[in-house]
Amino acid sequence: MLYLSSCTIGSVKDTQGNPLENVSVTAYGDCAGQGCGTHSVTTLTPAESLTGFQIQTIPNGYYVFNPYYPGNAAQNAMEINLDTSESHYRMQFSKTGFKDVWMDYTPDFEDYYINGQSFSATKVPEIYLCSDQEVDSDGDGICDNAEIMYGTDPFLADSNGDGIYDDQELFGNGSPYDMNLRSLLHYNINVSDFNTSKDFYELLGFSVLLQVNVDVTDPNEAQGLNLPPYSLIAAPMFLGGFIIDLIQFNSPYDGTAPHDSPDDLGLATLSLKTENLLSDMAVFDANNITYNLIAGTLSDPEVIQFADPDGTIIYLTEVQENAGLNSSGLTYVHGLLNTNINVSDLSSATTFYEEIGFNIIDQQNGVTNIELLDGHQFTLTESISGDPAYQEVNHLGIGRIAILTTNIDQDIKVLESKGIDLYTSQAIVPSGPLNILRYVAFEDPDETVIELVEYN
Ligand SMILES: [Ca+2]
Ligand SMILES: [Ca+2]
Ligand SMILES: [Ca+2]
Repeated sequence: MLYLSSCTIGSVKDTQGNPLENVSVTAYGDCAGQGCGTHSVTTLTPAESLTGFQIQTIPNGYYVFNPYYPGNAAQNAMEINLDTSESHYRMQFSKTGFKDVWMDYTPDFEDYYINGQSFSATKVPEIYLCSDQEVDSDGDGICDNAEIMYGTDPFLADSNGDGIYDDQELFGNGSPYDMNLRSLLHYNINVSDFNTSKDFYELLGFSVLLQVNVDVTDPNEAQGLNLPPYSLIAAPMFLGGFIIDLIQFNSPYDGTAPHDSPDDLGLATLSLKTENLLSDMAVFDANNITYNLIAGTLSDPEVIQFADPDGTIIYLTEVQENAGLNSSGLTYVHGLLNTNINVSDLSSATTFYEEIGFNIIDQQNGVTNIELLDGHQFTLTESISGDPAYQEVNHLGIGRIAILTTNIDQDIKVLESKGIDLYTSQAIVPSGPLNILRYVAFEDPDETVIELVEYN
């Protein structure tokens, strides 16, 4: 005879605090009891086929996985437990018209005494389901109204600033169907002469954190960037929360000049912002950096265009945010304005970027505005340019952009389930000092390279 002892109990409400009836609650744990067979459901996620056990909430919003049913009702008796190798199991809450909630749940059984009898139960935290229409202002996957109920900030994806996003704090890994992109990590800018370019970007206000020589001899590791074994010098350079990863490829070296038109497909331009464009132009004059006025007047400039030593096109736009001066005191540049990606077909590019986890803001006049959770905006611009994106990541210019994710293994499964080809089927751990991260790279429909990075 099975020894059953433990209830799993909880309730589900809408974001106004009203109980929700007939919510399907599925626990993907180990099940013991007569009810396991009839309540079993199979869910196919991008990563795996999950077997769970499903019940419905009753009119007061409660659900119980109850091993104590007497008599005939014993056919519904179920005790949900952890697989011995796991620290949690997944729970899924679904109701038509509402967004699913997936939660990693660690049971915590306590004893209760009712009518002289001892019961053991674990109480699942209250779940508030967002309707399909409810707004999620900070993009952390939890609608504003539910955040108010949970006590998190509806306008901050990481309310307490500890580096763990609100959805992760509340639900762990969350839905196995979702991508987990969070923020723009860096641009890789390839240059022909490391020191010359380092000086140039330092003049703009960037500062080098560390400089590394990288020698990748293992072809499997090199495949992470779709290259043969390679060697390079690299330095992450910081300015105003934005990072350029400056790279000089030693081998294989490709000296082809960067895009010469801002309309060329892919990452044709770098767009920075400054507090004081007039002052910056004086700095450029003093350092023999030529520029063209794009908007405004010479006495009241708004946007200028110039180039790095290899010809990578840079726009500088005056945006006064009282960001303070950078430490160099040379220019008033204070970070990245936005990221533009030129695409040949806006409709398929928009679909692609939505599939890989961007939020679509709007689409108008041949441009789609998209953004990441951190609010950094990208524009996808339809271009009729015949010049393609760079074919390899070692091409001079902006070779790729890297985006921070919080679950790269799941992202890989989701991307594969959508038929997107990755350079490698598993995340690469770089050899040497960068082994604190894992990455995977792939291309958009115009072969622009996107890299996803997760820190260990
Ligand atoms: Ca939110
Ligand atoms: Ca939030
Ligand atoms: Ca947090």
